[in-house]
Amino acid sequence: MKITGARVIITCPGRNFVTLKIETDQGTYGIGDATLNGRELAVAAYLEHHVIPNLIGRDAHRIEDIWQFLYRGAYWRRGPVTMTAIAAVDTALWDLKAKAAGLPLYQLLGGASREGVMVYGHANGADIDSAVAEVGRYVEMGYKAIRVQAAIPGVKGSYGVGRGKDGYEPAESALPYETVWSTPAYLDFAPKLFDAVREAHGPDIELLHDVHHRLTPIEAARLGRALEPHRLFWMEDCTPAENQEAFRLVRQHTTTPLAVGEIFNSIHDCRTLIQEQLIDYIRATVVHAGGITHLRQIAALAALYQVRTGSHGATDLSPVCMGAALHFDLWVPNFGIQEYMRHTEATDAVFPHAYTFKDGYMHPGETPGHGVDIDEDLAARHPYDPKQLPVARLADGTMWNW
Ligand code: CS2
Ligand code: MG
Repeated sequence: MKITGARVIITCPGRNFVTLKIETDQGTYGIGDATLNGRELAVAAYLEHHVIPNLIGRDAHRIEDIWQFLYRGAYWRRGPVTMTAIAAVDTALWDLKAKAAGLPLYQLLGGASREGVMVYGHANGADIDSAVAEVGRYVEMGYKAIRVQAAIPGVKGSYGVGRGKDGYEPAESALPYETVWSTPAYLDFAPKLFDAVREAHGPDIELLHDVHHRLTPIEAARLGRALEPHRLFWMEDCTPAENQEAFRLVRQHTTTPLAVGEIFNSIHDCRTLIQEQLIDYIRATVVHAGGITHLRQIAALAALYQVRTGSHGATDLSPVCMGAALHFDLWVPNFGIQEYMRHTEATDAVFPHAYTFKDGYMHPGETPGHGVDIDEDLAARHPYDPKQLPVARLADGTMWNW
């Protein structure tokens, strides 16, 4: 099965997505998500100039060899742009191989390890009461696990709080808009938010929370301890993780489960975290951590240390990533949970897919491949619209972590 062509499709049905389409001499094609929120054109250029010319003529079945060629052959290894480009190729090749086999992708990975993939949705609110009400809406929709975020009083542009019915889309402006962060206000507020949610919805629903890299290790330890009575499913990105050892301090002080890794792009970003069991869930994804091929290696290492998967699934990861992720999630033995921020109807129309949601669980479907396609005519009607993620500063103007 020879690769005869490959191209990058950029579309913006309400937000930007980058998709790689690889075509073969069998008249078949596979697609992979190449979206890196706020850096879409960097990945598109990497693919067009440095990857696609190297794909033409290769055997599409040689997924591992192509992965090794693109990784080792880059010389400048790793990084979000390179690994997202490699991931797009990898996902498209797995899609092609599964289509050639006439099987849903999960069957090629080792078959189903569970009946369905437990997912969590995003409940957020402009204040505690609206966040509590939104949790109730997600419970009504059948979710068994719900992430809870709310605007922090006095904090402009609090993370995770959506505007309108389409949920939260942070990349809203061509240049980053500046938000203000206050750790004291947040540390005072977050426990009150979960007091109210547990009071209203009881002890059984699984609750998650995303700190979004905002705290120092000791502050994260303090928050983790304060939230222990609420038995969170996880506290995510509690402190920046470039320094993996920083999690030793957090781990010493709290039993609140820890999740990290949505911005990781290789196994080396999380090796210490996993080997020292400093975390409970690894959030790396198909689209940003080198595709199915590399994510399997991360999951295998994690399994040795009883760390489970909890892949990122925000709306800035396309339905192509979601489809591939669900096949991975259905198979992976040490599965934890899958994030599922529903895409808009406009996005779903551009990316028809086989995956389904029911009673808090998802299934990738039985379509050969990963079960997601792209409607190129519709995609062409939504031109790229330059957007970047916000930044955060402290009240005194110090740059902080958004
Ligand atoms: C968030 C993301 O879903 C999450 O856990 O951290 O929404 C993140 O803010 C975006 O993916 C950034 O593009
Ligand atoms: Mg997150």
